[in-house]
Amino acid sequence: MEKLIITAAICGAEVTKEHNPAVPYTKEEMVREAKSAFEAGAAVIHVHVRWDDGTPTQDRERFREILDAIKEACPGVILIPSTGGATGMTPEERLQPTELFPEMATLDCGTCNFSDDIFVNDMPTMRAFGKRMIENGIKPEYECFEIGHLDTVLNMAKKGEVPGAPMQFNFVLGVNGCTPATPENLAFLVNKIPAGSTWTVTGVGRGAFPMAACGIIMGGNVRVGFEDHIYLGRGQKAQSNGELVAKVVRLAKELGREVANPDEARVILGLKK
Ligand code: KMH
Ligand code: ZN
Repeated sequence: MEKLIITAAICGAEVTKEHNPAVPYTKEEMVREAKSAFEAGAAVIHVHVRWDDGTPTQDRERFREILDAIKEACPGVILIPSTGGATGMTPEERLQPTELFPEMATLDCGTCNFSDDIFVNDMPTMRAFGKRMIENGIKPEYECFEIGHLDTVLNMAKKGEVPGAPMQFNFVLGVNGCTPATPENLAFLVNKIPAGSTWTVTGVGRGAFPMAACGIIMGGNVRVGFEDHIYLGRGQKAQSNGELVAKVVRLAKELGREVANPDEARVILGLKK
């Protein structure tokens, strides 16, 4: 089995300091959280940004400032800025971080319920995002919240509407209103991806560490972080993203899987030979 790539989704767009006071908003807080995750063993940081008051934004210059600061604090780390942003944002707003030519960015693969909201990713939106990523040489991380999302993006890849092989998928399971975080659902998805692809699993809420364990033993990769869950254990709020990553590192060690550093992760993801 390849080494395990751990992604830390340190901030997200929905979770707030009311849920967990360690959720980062400011540049300094973002750097603190990225560094804690990186030092604990994360090779990848998935980045959303906020204004200092916690409001989610896709502002290009805010992304530039925060991506640069994280790069400086975490040498070599792979950054995956979000093009999902928050529900209700326009496609144009969401696309701004792609203007910075990151090596990777998320590409959300379909519309879905998202708790009480609707996360809109219709076909014209996805085609525009795919085109931008092809033009700007960005490798997408294909975010699939629903089983149909995978089928959609595989068809788009066949038509050349999004970047093709080797594709990297992130199966985000357990969002309220979407596919539940179960081993059966994960196995169904993993069995459908083309040979040579890579995949990550993200378990939202209480599914976080059970899904991490599945990812480790099934040969996939794992995402954890405040975007997806805020607890280290039952009733125990994590004090940093680093604590969540450290728990995955411990699980991997117990289960006999080595953890990849950013350079090794780049090779596994096909970013580098
Ligand atoms: N905040 C969610 C509505 C992504 O980063 O691409 C979407 C999301 C996906 O977080
Ligand atoms: Zn995200």
